[in-house]
Amino acid sequence: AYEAKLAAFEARIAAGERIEPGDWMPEAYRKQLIRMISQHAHSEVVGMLPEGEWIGRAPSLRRKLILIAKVQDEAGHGQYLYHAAETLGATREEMTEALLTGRAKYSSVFNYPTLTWADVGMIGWLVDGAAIKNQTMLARCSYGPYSRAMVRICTEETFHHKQGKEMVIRYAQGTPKQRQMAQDALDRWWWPSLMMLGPHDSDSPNTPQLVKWGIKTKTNDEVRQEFIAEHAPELQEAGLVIPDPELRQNPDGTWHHGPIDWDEFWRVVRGDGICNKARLEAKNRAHDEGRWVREALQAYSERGRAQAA
Ligand code: FAQ
Repeated sequence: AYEAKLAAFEARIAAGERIEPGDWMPEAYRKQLIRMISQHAHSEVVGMLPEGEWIGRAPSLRRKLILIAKVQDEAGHGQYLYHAAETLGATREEMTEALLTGRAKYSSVFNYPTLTWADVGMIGWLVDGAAIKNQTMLARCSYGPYSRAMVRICTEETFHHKQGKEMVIRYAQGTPKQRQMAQDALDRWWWPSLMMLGPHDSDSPNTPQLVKWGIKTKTNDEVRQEFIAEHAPELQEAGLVIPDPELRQNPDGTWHHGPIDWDEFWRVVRGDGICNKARLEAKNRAHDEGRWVREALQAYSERGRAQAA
């Protein structure tokens, strides 16, 4: 009976149908989705921290308004994604607990520091740029709630990407000091942005199953190629130098890049990056300081229920 259900499930995926919350699904499909969606949600909420640090130091009111809107969007993305994971049976409490205790993964890229204001622009251009490539692929994912969340998130991130690109191009064409800040930000964010898209396909244990079930519709290296193909020429056109002497376009149009420092990547993933500790401390502090709000909401809803009864 299991084989028949599995065959019917796989036939639906092959036919391009979406799997919805009440539908039958193999346990491994549910587990993979909870793993990916919860990591993704955590990445959005931890991703608020590096840029959030600059809200109080934005150089103009216009830039400050844009940044507040962007960071607020990331909080919203975290909410959609936690809800999408809840449709699979994960609870908010379990997911939050896993994040706060350091058991859960979130994107490596948010463990790097934002040293200057130019980093805010570079994150928009590169990190949102990489996230959009990955999420456009996920918008075609076989699980309905995840795929629909991706459509909305990509629309909002396209604005994030544009504001970052506009800012960096302006600085790259600005005063020598601004140019130097933009270049320095590129030097520090280029490699973490490439790493963010995950290990090479040969070292990616989850990819075969995810691709088979239409959760991922492209591999890590395919998405990385798309990211480089769009961003490398644009960064060069802006007069910036990509910190990879080996980077060049092959005669077939694909891009060759130098070796990625996977030792650094795994160190960061395992919790030993520059900001891992600070990120978890900030999330734990926010959780503790927000306790009274959760308690007040709980008391309010209990009172409402009691009155209704
Ligand atoms: N960081 O077998 P694979 C954003 C782990 S959202 C940490 O290749 P998979 C918005 C991976 O979990 C950014 N860990 O894994 C924003 C696995 O470990 P596990 C987040 C990583 O799932 C912008 C192990 O390595 N986006 O940026 C990373 O097939 C600006 C082996 O890897 C998503 O989460 C990493 N970078 O492919 C916010 C999208 N890469 O779990 C603020 C959803 C890999 O088996 C400002 N996720 N690992 O113990 C995905 O698309 C996939 O999960 C990948 C990894 C592509 C990230």
